[in-house]
Amino acid sequence: MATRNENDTVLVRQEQKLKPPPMYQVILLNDDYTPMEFVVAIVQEYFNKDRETATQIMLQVHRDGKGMCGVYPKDIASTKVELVLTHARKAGHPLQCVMEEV
Ligand code: TYC
Repeated sequence: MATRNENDTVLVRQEQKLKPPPMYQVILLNDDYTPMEFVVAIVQEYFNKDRETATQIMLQVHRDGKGMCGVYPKDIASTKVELVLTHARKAGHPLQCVMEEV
């Protein structure tokens, strides 16, 4: 909508451009070496899941090749990926964790 101010300048209202921030899924990938129990502990610790839910996610990754642990804003998703990878490498496991825009 266009209006005029006190100097007779035409003012054009900007469309509302703010979009909600993009969200990112944090995904665990399967491999043949990381112990199941280690993956369950990771999902509980970094994604705040109870043991039952963490076990279901781990089994889905084991069965289907990947599984979703949670959806977060970009910086939080990125931090979780880094924390999981650092923890896995320190423990000597090849576990892979990635993020994907929803
Ligand atoms: N496939 C692994 C095994 O049989 C278990 C596993 C599950 C590994 C989930 C990674 O993200 C993963 N020990």
